[in-house]
Amino acid sequence: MNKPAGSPEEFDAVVVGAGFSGLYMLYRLRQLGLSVKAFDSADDVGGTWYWNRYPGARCDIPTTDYTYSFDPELEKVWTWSEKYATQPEILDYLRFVADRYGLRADIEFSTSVTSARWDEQEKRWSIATDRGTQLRCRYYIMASGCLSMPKSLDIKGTDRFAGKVYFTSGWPHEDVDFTGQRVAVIGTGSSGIQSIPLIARQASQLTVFQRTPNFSVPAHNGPAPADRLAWLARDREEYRDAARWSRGGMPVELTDVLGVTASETVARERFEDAWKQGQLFAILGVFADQGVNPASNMIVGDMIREKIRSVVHDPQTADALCPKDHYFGTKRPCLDSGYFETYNLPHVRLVDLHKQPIMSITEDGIDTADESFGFDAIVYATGFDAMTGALAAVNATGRDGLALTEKWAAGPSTYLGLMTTGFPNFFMITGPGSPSVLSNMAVSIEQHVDWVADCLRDMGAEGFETIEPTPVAEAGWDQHVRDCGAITLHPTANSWYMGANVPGKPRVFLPYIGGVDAYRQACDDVVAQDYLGFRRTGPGGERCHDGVIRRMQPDVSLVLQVMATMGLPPMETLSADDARAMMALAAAARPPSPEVGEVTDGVMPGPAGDLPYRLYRPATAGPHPVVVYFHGGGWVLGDLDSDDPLCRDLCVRSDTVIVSVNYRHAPEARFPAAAEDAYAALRWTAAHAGELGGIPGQIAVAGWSAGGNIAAVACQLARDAGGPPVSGQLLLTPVTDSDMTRPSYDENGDGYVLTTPLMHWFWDYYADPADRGDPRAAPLRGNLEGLPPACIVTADFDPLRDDGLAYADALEAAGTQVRRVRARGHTHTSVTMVGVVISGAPVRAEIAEALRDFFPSRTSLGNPLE
Ligand code: NA7
Repeated sequence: MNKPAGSPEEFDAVVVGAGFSGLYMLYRLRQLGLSVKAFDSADDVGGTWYWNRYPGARCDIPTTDYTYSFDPELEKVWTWSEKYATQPEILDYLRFVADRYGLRADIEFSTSVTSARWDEQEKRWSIATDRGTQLRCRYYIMASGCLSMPKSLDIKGTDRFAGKVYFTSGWPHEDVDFTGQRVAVIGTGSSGIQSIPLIARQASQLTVFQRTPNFSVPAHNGPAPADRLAWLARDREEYRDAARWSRGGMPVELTDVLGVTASETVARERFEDAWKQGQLFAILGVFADQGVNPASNMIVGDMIREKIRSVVHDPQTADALCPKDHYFGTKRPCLDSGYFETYNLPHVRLVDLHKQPIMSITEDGIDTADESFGFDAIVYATGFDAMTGALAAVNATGRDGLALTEKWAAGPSTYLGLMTTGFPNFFMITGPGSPSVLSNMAVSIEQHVDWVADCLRDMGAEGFETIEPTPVAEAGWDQHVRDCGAITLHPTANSWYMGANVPGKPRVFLPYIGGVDAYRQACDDVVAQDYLGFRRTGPGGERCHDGVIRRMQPDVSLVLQVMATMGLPPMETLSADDARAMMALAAAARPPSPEVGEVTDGVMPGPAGDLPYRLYRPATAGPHPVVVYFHGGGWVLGDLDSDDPLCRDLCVRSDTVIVSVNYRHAPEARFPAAAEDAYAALRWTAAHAGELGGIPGQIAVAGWSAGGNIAAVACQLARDAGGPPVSGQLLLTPVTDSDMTRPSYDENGDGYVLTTPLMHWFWDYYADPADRGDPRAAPLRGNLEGLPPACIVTADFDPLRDDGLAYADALEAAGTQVRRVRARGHTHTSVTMVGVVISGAPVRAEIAEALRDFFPSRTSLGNPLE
């Protein structure tokens, strides 16, 4: 490339890092015919595997999978020697790859990129290195790794120690011999757990300083698993494709066995089988719900603790080694070879820093609160500033002088973990907001690199020079990443996934936990929708199709996927009885519902015979306010069982007595039977509140869907008839009108359980067309003056969304106080799926708060179920 003398060298792309991701990025960019310069601070390729050469360092994903797949020929000429390769073997592999594809020619080693600045005028990045090199490039790509920036030492006196100091993250190249030495290891993450057994073989004394005990599982290392090798030999492409579309980047069979419902025998068998496999994804997948359900997680955690106690002879040491402060999997679990056994050796001692914290490193050892220890060598295995450390280390400045560190002061914000607004043409490989560290990195790296390379190819073909995500797309992705994390147990742990290991680092769940498969689909969908959420510019102008790629709650979308695979007939094609039978079958498969103080069934008189009801009483001391509840089901379906989990949940959360009433259904009893029953039930309950354990005069109504419809009608009838007084109306995704032309029917009328055809089916059963404008069928058309305060819940993916919103608007216009609760990312049914759709819980908490607020004399309980 020609350049005027003295001006910075120009490249199409600069890549930072020459590890797994940098090497493949370089390879792909070259294939596109772009000029590329890569930098690495090491004097050779390898990245993580260059630096982490401590004894025992190995990958924790089987080598059948922890390997490049982009070139079938490469897989023919390289054979891994064992199930989990050692660091030297992985480093050899990466050297082999670099040589095979002639990549070294474009890499400047022993050079760190120190700053990167976007020049908006020139549409170029200016890059500077610690060797004084200045260059310019169109595309700046950080392939700098997720665990490459060691955490700064946060222990007092570390510079005082006169003996040898080692860091697992920057181990010497020459052999280290601990023979005859008194050695301290600080840290019991993966690096500590892998190195401790080997250091113990040499040291005369080994003292391990443990702050947090970690879960670890025996790796059972040996030859690569035969079943995987056989599958690869049979159909390599099929295997690799299965990995690309798997949850974690490695084909594993997913279970639908739930820990909370599995028998002890099944639980034990599944656990022992996973234990034998010695694979992280196996032990993380004993139960489908162990990552989200504390009770299920505890089953696995307890069994691992049992294993630890069975290996470690000294009960006190065993107890100290048992993790108790975090759920299994919420901190990265380790794979080990003889870790716990090491503590049975007479010269190995565990120091529990929770009991005796380190006060200071001294000239000749370590002082804890209780003891002074003398050492010849200290090994720090204290971890990394994970996921963002290396990105922040390069002082990147985007448009208008915005520094990346400033933009990310409260935590990283990205679109797809690939790019960030304000930093055009800046790409991250396995950045925060992508599956990265939760997945098989090899697969995730290839996916990211391929996406970036294809994107640059497309830009070239279409004449674009810059690309940048829009604020809307980025905010949407950040929200989705948070939503995915929020339904898991991960945010409860002080892990490096949460940034909790680095003092002062913002606490946010950094990776995307929705799965490699879901993530790949999102990236592909973005491209298929003309790079949705990206703004691309070039000499010919700009193009931007703005939007959010994933708006639905992740567990809601999982439920929809599962339902789609069940091949259920559309309900509107069934008779009412068959539809009821299908509902009952679904109800029988639900997980256990929350416990309440007391549940009693009874009957109350209705206009045309007795109405069954079920009363839920909180465990707290009464009397309580009373809520008369009407179930959903389009006036046709539903009964006391169908909404039982929701009633229990509302009872516990709101500390009210819930009286769930089974009103008459269509087609047997058509309009206005249900509405009349609702009003009668309200009157009877109000008159008998005291006998039911309620507070007389403190009565609200509530209902979901068609139940919300008759709850709203009951309030209007009560007002017209002069009573009873109603403290509030909770309308959960209610039907408020028979007009089905509102936009939400168009947007959500197909594919989200409640469909437009199903609404037609319900209306046809319930009311003659001539009656559908009657306010007792369409309360929106009634007189809305003088009604009780309302809480109206609307869901984003609900055909009835605009029914609810219209009712909220109309009530407010009539002077009624309305609390609106938006069930973001939910469908018509998902908020009510207690114990199944976890993301519904915060919405129900808000609803319960609204219920409590109907009765101002009650004190707040917080969230008793959280
Ligand atoms: P980790 O997993 O972050 O482990 C670091 C360990 O060091 C962990 O046990 C820490 O305890 C401990 N630590 C950190 N700072 C201190 C201080 N100041 N005092 C005492 N102990 C401390 O890093 P690794 O290198 O082991 O593994 C990183 C990843 O590499 C691993 O997950 C695999 O994916 C591969 P804490 O838990 O913070 O209490």
